[in-house]
Amino acid sequence: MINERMQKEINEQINAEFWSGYLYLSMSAWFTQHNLPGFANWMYIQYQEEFTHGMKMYRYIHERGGEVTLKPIAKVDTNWKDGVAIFKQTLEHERKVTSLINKLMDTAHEIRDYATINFLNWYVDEQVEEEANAEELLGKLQMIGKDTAALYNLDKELSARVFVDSTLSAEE
Ligand code: OFO
Repeated sequence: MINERMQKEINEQINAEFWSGYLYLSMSAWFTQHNLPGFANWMYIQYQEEFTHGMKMYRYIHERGGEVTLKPIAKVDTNWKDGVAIFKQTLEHERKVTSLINKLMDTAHEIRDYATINFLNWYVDEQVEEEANAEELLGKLQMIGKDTAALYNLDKELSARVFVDSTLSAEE
């Protein structure tokens, strides 16, 4: 049976993961509306990924005999100055999520919930990747500046990204 405090905090994180997905879906819409379908695709896949991050926690709470409590999803931004502003926010947001995962890990250590420590390790690794991806794309967009040909090529490159649910293989 999962500890009550741990359960409450993981439920809050489910909400944060779904909120992240909602934010990225909003960013995907912005890119579609600004004729950058590759970036829209990339953000749409981020949205799908965030949903799987939340669902992995949802399944875990049930596996430990606990209760999932879904909370309302707060509103997200819908407009940005440009792609650089979007990726600055993405990077900042992922850093915040990393700190939320670290806080969950602190609680798990404090109450000596070894199963949850093990479970959260997947998120610790995932956050390294999430921050690196956002940082890389922010750097590329800053380098591109006003070079529309380079932007077109990067957009084309990002249209090739496909969604893979990495939470499922990790649970086998
Ligand atoms: Fe769930 O990794 Fe981004 O927020």
